[in-house]
Amino acid sequence: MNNYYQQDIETMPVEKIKALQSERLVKQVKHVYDNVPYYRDLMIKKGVTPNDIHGIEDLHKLPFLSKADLRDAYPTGLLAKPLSDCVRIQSTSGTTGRRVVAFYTQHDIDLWEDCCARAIVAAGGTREDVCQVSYGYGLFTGGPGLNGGSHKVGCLTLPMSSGNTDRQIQFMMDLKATILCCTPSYAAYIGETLKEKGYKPEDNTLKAGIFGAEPWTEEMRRDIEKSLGIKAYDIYGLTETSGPGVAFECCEQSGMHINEDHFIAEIIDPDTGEVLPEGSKGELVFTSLTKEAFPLLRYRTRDICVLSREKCSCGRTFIKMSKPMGRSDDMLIIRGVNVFPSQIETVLLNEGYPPNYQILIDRENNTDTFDINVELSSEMFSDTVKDITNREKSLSGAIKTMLGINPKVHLVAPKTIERSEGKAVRVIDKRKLH
Ligand code: DLL
Repeated sequence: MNNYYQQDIETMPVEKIKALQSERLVKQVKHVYDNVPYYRDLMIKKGVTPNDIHGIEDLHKLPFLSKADLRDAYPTGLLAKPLSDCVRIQSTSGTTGRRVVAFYTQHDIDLWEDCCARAIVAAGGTREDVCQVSYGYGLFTGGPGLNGGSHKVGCLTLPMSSGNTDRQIQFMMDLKATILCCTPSYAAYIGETLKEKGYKPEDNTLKAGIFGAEPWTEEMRRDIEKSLGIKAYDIYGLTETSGPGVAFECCEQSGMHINEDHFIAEIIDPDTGEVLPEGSKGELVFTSLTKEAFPLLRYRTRDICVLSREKCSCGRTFIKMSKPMGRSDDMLIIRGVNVFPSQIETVLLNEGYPPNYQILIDRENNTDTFDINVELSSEMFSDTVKDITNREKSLSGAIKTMLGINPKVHLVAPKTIERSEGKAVRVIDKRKLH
């Protein structure tokens, strides 16, 4: 299945993509230098001017931007167009500090929706499809982005937003939804609720899901595919670079193609800022080439991943990024050991547990405590107390084998860990180390 939304661009020879990126970069740097005093000052401090940027080979000369810069420049300090040219903002949930606010011209929205349309078509979407968009609408980019992409493809769009799962299921069944867009944790929850209501995977008309906005493992993909009877595709993006659709999976389901006509991706060493060669694991940095209102150059995402330009059987030539393997700023260090929550999720799913868990970290007498509440499935819940104690021991052992440190596992009754309609809260770290 080789479906493209914009075939000429998506399958452009690599040399041509690079030439296009160079041409757009030169223009974009000038646009930013002329219109964003905040970034111009950073360039001046680094001793670089637009005259030094002749193409992508000069990208490394430009200064980085980080979330701290966005906060300093809040709310309009990175705008490159007058507010009167902007038609929309979107924003992050902003749990700490000030929120990130991104601005869009109509042209920015148009290109963003094209990126989301590419993702939907790559997942098999056509104008015959019914696309249920169950990402949050409003300030969050998920709902508006996929909604716009779905319109562009010509799907019948169900703008459900997240939440009210009974109503989601009713619309899904009554209107025969074929594509579901939401966070992977919400997809898993919808699958679980369908099962509870007595539906089998073949009872729904879904064929594909487009899931992203939070980390999820291959094991979780298999689980969701099984429970909903679909093919599950990953989609990546962040508010700062417009939202979902920066990168998307194709039929190979082995990494996400980055929309390179709109973004240049780099991998850097998060400690030194040094650009690393293709294939290295490091922090992903994006330069947006076509955005008018909020054009971030060399934005540090904090997402850790690997890029690969290996030939893809789908025919797309855009470079691929791996699933983010964690963040350079959310990696947990427990008793001196680096821990990614996704590693724990992998063990849970391998051991047959549902992916509903919460990691609790605290510090007592200068020693880290490491507890994991794990929900039992209803089949397991009938076990006796002795069985449960044995299960807890065995699961702790499996996690120790993965991480090298022993957690205290607490198996809890089905449905006792709070469900999320957006991003799941997986970690409660009470140590306040930062
Ligand atoms: O989550 C945009 C989005 C919406 C992407 C819908 C995909 C689908 P933010 O709220 O700004 O934007 O969060 C961005 O979420 O830096 C990653 O750490 C994480 N993230 C996004 N997509 C994925 C993914 C949206 N597919 C931050 N896998 C990013 C893992 C992801 N992490």
